[in-house]
Amino acid sequence: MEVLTAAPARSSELMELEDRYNAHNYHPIPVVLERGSGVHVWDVEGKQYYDFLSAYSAVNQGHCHPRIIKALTEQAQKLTLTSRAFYNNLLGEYAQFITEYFGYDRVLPMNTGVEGGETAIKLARKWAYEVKGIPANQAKIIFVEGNFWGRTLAAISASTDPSSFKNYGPYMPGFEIIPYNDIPALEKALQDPNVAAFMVEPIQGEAGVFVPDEAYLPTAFKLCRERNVLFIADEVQTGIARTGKLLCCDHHGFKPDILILGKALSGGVLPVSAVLSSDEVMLTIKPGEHGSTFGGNPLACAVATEALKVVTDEKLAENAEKLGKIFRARMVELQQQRPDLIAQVRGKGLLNAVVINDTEDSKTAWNICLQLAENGLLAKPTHGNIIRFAPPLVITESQMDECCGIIQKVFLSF
Ligand code: IF1
Repeated sequence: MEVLTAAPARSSELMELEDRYNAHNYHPIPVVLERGSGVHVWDVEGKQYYDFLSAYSAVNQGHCHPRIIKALTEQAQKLTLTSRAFYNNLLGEYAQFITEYFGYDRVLPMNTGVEGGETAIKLARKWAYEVKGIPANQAKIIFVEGNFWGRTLAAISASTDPSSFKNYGPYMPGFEIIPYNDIPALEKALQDPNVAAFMVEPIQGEAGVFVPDEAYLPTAFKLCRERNVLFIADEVQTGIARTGKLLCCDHHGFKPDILILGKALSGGVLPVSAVLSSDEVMLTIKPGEHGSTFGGNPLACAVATEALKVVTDEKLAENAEKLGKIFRARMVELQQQRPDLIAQVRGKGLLNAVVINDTEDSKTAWNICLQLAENGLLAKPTHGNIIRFAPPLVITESQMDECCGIIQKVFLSF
């Protein structure tokens, strides 16, 4: 376990407890957080940080947004969960609200992002057999190298990252993996008449904020349409205004056949995910053929409705677009000052990454993040040498200016 230079007593005590009693399935930056509000979090010693990870884009609306917390606490006094064995008074109105908000016929409410991915794949397979007419158990789903959509056995069966799939076999059949950002590879894969769907993140988050060529997504969508293959967009991380539009696909002017949302759908307050699609796809699942204890619970409906209203009312997509441009410009300036440290700056809206000019197994990115934490800004490397910077979308221009100053100070003195 790693500690910041002489971690304070309380932080050390709590890190040691977690180290002793918790599974070691993460390697956190050694900071123990106790409170969050807006773009800030505070550790147990009361030190304030800017949060530039946003819980992996789950707190786009900022930590503990007052309106979302109010929706949570008010509903929590009334009714939290009925299960879908009975109706509840909020699901119908929520389903109408979210389908109109994103422009789809229907929603299937789930909890985590990976459950959204599983649901999308089940829908695609059901549609393949019952609408497209693919022979039983022959449906193929195409994924791209570097994809990440969660940690279930199906999700890791699609992964090309050994840290996700190693020693978890045997794997889910019917999954095919092609290179990302490669139209000829997709054209070739779509020759197979048994392809049900193509599932892709519009920007690959975990892989390291890989932004594909401008033409890639719309061309891929067109090819899927021509081959009667469903285009599934995993917008769990890129959605909810993160990339400067409500959905990342909105930059490219098409609507995915199946849309997966999660994370900031609830403003980071509790796990809420959703799969949106057409009647033709959605109604292939009949009563009793899919579900979840908490899916569509009234607490989630109340929270997600308010979380989406905040996105619109506070113009978070516009803010992400504007401040993302400022951030990348400042990082490119920094790259020119320290080309030895920074190999590339990339991203869209407020989903950005700085690629450190070092090998993936180097400690440079990690040590830079430790220095950033010492200077009051939290970020964490993904895949070794890539530092993802993704603040809450409520960040102001003056806060962004201050944060770029912190990042420049750390890089220039590194
Ligand atoms: C971890 C990563 C980010 C996601 C996309 C689906 C899911 C995720 C595009 C599943 C989840 C989380 C999972 C979390 C860390 C974080 C992460 F580094 F792992 F990959 F954000 F980049 N689609 N991503 O990014 O959603 O089931 O977790 O609610 O597992 O370490 P979930």
